[in-house]
Amino acid sequence: MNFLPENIATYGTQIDGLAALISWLGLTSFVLAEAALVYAAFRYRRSEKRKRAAYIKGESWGQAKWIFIPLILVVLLDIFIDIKTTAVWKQVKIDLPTADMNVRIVGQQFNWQFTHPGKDGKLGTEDDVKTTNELHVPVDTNVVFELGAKDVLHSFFVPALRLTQDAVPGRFIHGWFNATKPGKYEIACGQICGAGHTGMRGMLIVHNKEEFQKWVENPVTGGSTDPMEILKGNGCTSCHSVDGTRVVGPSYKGIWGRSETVITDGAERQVVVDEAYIKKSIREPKADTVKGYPAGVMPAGTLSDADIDVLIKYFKTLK
Ligand code: HEC
Ligand SMILES: [Cu+2]
Repeated sequence: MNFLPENIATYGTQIDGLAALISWLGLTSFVLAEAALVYAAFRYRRSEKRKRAAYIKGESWGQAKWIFIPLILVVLLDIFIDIKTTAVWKQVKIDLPTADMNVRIVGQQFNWQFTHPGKDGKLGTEDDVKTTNELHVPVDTNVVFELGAKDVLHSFFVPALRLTQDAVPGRFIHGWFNATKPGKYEIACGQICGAGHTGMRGMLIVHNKEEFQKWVENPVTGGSTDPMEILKGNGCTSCHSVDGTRVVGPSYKGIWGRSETVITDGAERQVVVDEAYIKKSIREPKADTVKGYPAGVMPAGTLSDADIDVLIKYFKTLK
């Protein structure tokens, strides 16, 4: 089944096996049922000998068996599928392995927030490493995650891991995966969650073990000099365009040096967009709200100074 995306999960082959099993059973039943239908339509078509359709009440077994035998077959297939899937479900979703590493994942409109354990290997301590839209894990490691949502339903979807799990506000759901191959793999949101849903994408970065240790010692994220990569990688593009279109927030086009009205602590004031204002808008988005745009919608960013400098340089060119 090479039309599926690459599989890098230890449990991926079992899940693909179930998908194949169900597809083949469904396809076979479909072909048989359609063939029977076409045959009957042809065999019992209107002709010189048969000008009126027979009126059948389905009262005798000879007639009713055409309903009950297929019904029993479908139920038996269903039970067969249930037995096959329950074993995989138990292994993938119920029995969590001992964690070699714990991470916390929180979905919010419209990005993914990840908390990694940091150098001490423990979550919930001072040295935790927080990132936006970038999940870093070592290869061949049982990663147990706790998944939550800040605002509405989201769904953590990593096709290469054959992993989809809904994220529900008000609770943390535990799950796990073990990635078998270093590389970069796409993370998406699998639940329509608002205007910026399609931009709610992230990257799973699977390191080999030494490389991961280096990353933990010095957790750089992004580090890109490409402004669009920074904007996309941090989910900014789901709310801000660069061509003047209004999405959720104001467009970046013409932002540099623009004079605009913002609301600070309920009072309107004029500002001219400069470096300090942009930095503050990204780090403390709740401090000022641009007039005419919804307040409290923009999540606080975790962009580094270097990333913000790249962005400012780029904003200056968006006349
Ligand atoms: C969920 C939608 C959303 C996301 C994601 C988002 N923003 Fe915003 N942003 C807004 C809204 C709405 C405003 C206007 C209201 C306000 O000022 O809070 C805004 C305002 C801004 C402003 C001030 C614009 C002006 O004209 O004064 C800047 C700069 C900005 N965002 C940068 C960013 C960057 C950089 C990112 C990515 C790290 C980002 N935003 C992600 C919604 C978002
Ligand atoms: Cu979402």
